[in-house]
Amino acid sequence: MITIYGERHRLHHGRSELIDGELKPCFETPRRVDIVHERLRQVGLGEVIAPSRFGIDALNRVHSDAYLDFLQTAWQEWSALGRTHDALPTIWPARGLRRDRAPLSIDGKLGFYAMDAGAPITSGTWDAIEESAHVALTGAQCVSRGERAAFALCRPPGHHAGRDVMGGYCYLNNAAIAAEHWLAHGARRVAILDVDYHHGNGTQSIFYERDDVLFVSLHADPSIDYPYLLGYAEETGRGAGQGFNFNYPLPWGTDWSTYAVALAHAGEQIEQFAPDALVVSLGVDTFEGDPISQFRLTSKDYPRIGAAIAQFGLPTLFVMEGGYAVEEIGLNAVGVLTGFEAHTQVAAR
Ligand code: SP5
Ligand code: ZN
Repeated sequence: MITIYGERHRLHHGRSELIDGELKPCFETPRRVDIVHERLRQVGLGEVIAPSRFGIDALNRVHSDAYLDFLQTAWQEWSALGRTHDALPTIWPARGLRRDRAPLSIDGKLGFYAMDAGAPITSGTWDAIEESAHVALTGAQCVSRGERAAFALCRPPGHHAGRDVMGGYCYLNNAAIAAEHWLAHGARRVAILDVDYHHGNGTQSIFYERDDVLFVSLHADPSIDYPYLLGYAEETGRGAGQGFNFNYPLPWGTDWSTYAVALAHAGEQIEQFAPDALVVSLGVDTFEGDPISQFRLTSKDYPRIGAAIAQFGLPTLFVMEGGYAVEEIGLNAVGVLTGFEAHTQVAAR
């Protein structure tokens, strides 16, 4: 399987996130992708290529002009005030406040375009997130050009980011950007399967009223875990999108026996939709050793996820999302990919 990887992710290294009432070092670090990169070389997964460049129009299919403009200028506006720490919001457009009018000051804008204090902006953030989106776009392009599958080693991740909102370590929704790229280049229907521990609220919201993109997600029950405010089973789409969104909220302690059942249901939804291609939002924070998550998948379960995905028989783009047990992130993420490949080869014979 071909992998797309770029070095500019390093330019984004947030110092702190607000967790358990304390500003703590960010769990989402450059080392995460270093470990994945090292592992895929170790197992000889296949060629690793650098991302190509794409125009702003490729990002604009998902994100608003105003939001992209904010992301590009936020650090400059923040640092112009003499601030040297990460830019973080301190207010949000909650109930009763206006969400139709962007403020002018950077502190107002940070809140207006954020869902939480989990997406710090630093001097290199724009360069890193732009490249991360290009990594996904290059992967999508490889698949359109005939690769059975590709792995976009994206960092920062993307599935919490909505059309004009950042949060949960995410700024640009790489999976959504890849799906829209396919639709703009001839695909009629695209499915997105999100296996990150957290609900992909951004991806869901972007495609919620659409019948050309199916969103299916397995994640921790939002009544007990992040992102708390979206991801229930009753959310099945709206308008034309009714019946094209499926959530599988799962309890803390979920292990393979529970997970496999939900994954099989998700697979049925995908097969019924009969998409031209599949994006997998690949988070491995479902791992038993993850420091911020509460599922109990083990390293031997990840190849099983890959094998299940291979059974759909679809052109597939894997997009890296979460996973914070850094020492095992390579074993687990690449485990999904090798499980996929092993099963693909068997099926092809
Ligand atoms: C892409 C991705 O996986 N983003 C996840 C963002 C999660 N941020 C909030 C984490 C809250 C963790 N609460 C548990 C604290 C354990 N001490
Ligand atoms: Zn996650």
